[in-house]
Amino acid sequence: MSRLVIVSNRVALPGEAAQRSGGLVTGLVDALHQAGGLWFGWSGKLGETTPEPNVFETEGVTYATVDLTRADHDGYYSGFSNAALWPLFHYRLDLMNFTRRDLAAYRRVNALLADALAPLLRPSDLVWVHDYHLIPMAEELRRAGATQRIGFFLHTPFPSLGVLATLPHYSDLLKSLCAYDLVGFQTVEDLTAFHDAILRRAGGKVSSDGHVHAFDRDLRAGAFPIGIDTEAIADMAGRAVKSRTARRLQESLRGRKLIIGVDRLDYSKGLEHRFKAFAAFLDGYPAYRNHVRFLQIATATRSDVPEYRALRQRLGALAGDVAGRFAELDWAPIQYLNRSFSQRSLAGFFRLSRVALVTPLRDGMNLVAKEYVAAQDPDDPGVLILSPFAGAAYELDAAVIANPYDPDAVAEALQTALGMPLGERCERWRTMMAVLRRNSIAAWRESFLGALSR
Ligand code: ADQ
Repeated sequence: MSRLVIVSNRVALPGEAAQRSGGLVTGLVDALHQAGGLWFGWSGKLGETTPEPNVFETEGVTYATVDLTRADHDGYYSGFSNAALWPLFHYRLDLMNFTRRDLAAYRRVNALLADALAPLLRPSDLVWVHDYHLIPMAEELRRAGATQRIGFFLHTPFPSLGVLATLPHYSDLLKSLCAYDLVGFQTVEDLTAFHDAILRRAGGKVSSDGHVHAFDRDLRAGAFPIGIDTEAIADMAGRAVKSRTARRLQESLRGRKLIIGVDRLDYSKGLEHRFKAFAAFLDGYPAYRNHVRFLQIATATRSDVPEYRALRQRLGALAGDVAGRFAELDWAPIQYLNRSFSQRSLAGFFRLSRVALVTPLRDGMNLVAKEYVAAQDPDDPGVLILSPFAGAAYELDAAVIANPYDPDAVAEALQTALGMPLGERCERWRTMMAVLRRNSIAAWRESFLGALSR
């Protein structure tokens, strides 16, 4: 059996994995535990010089991490990854901030990480690289002599060619992707965009069984929609709803219906549009005033990218506007929190919520949508309002689908969801749960690794 090597920007160290949000982390750690494996990435620390990996083993899993210099980290992570690729992949050309200097840092850090990893690899390893920070990793590992099978999974959307082509040197990214043996995307739409770019801009070939030939390489590409640990979240929610934190929330509602949003504070998540849509709902359906509360949890991330700080300010002001306009002496329509909660607390909050608003402008998958559904009480499930621009909408078409760019559509969806009879809520929920049970995080991991090892 091959050893599994996972490569990601950040490594979830033992002890962190449990608190780190994300069945994703748990799903990957489980795989490493099963067969023994190695997790390689940035340590989260800024160091002085070129990195030597720090290698240690616990419970059969080897962790290897490197420090980065501040300049490398700024250019590679805050710069090219999060100020150029992230907005580009989420169709925000207005926010894309490209510099040649950041691109050089991105290439340099990928090369330096590959040089640190290559000596740790064994001939029969399966290497699985994650996300847009590390697209050139396979190319750099091959340069360093690696002959192993290397797979890549992109957690974000892959943009259509017209958008992709605005990135200077974008064809280098295509070439880098073709250095893998398997490239995985969240949805068929992402996969199709990749095929299109290969055909039209790389002079490559694509066959119906998933084979791609380009840049003198043969590889496979496919859609592997990521899942969650459905049963674990369902169990967790059932228990968490009885916890003190959840009871505090429930008591504070005094019988009002809870509408919940949980996101990283990121412009791709459509939070400004969502706040405005909630105001449109209170305007358009005044009978609901005083009978609902909108709880938005948005944890700040990437605060060293200026756009994220600006967004945080605008959102604070918008939440204040909504409250200022509609609040009454005994009713706060909106509750906006920038702190983060454990997966367990979130599961309890999801179960208490009659409606979830998951309305990103663009999202690779969106696991919150899936977690919300898994956390519901089977006898009295809540309703998911979902953007068609989240990868999750391909699987969860039994949600109430609403276009986040149309505040009235989202307001209508809220009215539909809040008034939905129990029978219809149960039917939609059962349809979605069947999908989530089938496409679990374990199924995702096994189908990707199965395809990579074939
Ligand atoms: P993210 O953009 O981080 O992930 P998402 O999938 O919604 O988006 O969330 C990932 C995890 O973080 C979930 O488990 C969620 O519960 C947790 N989380 C989100 N906001 C939180 C908050 N405020 N407090 C605590 N926990 C929070 C990227 C892509 C997604 C893709 C995932 C996985 O952008 O499209 O679904 O990777 O592939």
